[in-house]
Amino acid sequence: MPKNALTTLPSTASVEQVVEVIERDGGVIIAGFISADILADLQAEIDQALDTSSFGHENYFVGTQTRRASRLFARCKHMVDVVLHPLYLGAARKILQKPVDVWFGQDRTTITPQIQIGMTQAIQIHPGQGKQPLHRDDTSFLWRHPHYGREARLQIMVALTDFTEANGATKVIPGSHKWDDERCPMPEDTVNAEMAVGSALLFIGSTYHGGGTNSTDKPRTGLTMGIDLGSVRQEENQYLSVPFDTLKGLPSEVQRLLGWDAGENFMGWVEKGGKMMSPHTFLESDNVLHALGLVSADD
Ligand SMILES: O=C(O)CCC(=O)C(=O)O
Ligand SMILES: [Fe+2]
Repeated sequence: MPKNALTTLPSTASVEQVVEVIERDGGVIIAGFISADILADLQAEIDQALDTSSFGHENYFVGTQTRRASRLFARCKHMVDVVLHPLYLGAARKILQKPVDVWFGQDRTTITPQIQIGMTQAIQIHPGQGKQPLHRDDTSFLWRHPHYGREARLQIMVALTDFTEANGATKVIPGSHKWDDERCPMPEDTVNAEMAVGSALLFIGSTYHGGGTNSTDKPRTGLTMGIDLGSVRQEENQYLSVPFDTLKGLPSEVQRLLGWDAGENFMGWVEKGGKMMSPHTFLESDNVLHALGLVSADD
């Protein structure tokens, strides 16, 4: 194993083991994350979504030899299996849902934040694509480091082809989640998240990483998603990305994770009749817009 390589755990590992490695190294690989019976279906769904995308418009970050497709909960039924995977969702809950104690007058109250899906994207790096700048995904939230020990995101990168150094496996700097904001990430600090198709890399928003160079003659395909703290804005607008009809057919937990929820820290409520309510309440009605009074019953 190369020096500072990422740890690989089997899919039989416990949530506690996964969290322990992520908190130590900033990331972990789970071998055989996607079960064999859904892998081919998931690959087909993602290929179909990618087929509607052209190459990126610039070569600094998104890549002119890279295709990206998002809105994945609208397009791929197996996204539900990825987000509800006990090791991903379980680790996200443990890492992100750290409670805080606050005062309401003289009452000491404990608040546990909710979590939500912040973005989804299939990323297909084609031959000839050079490497991406090393970055932290929590840059979107302007997160500063260290941040009182609180993380804002647990990202996943599912390998839908093998990930090798040669085909552009994600480059990661183990331990960089503990760096402050002055330290510059250098290529020589990185290791390659090499993994077999169906495996997944889990890493937190403060870990430096970036897509690698594809010097082979075949594309490298990955499926990424962020589960975020409920107190930051969703990077990809899930309300506009998932049609109501699709949303209403999803499991209740996934609807809540897509942002249709309001938590103990009051984020995301909608008022009806003077009451601040969870938006999830309205998803149970036949027509959400009618239930909210946004359109008249005749529309
Ligand atoms: O494609 C990859 O391996 C990483 C992509 C990435 O980190 C990003 O686009 O934010
Ligand atoms: Fe990234």
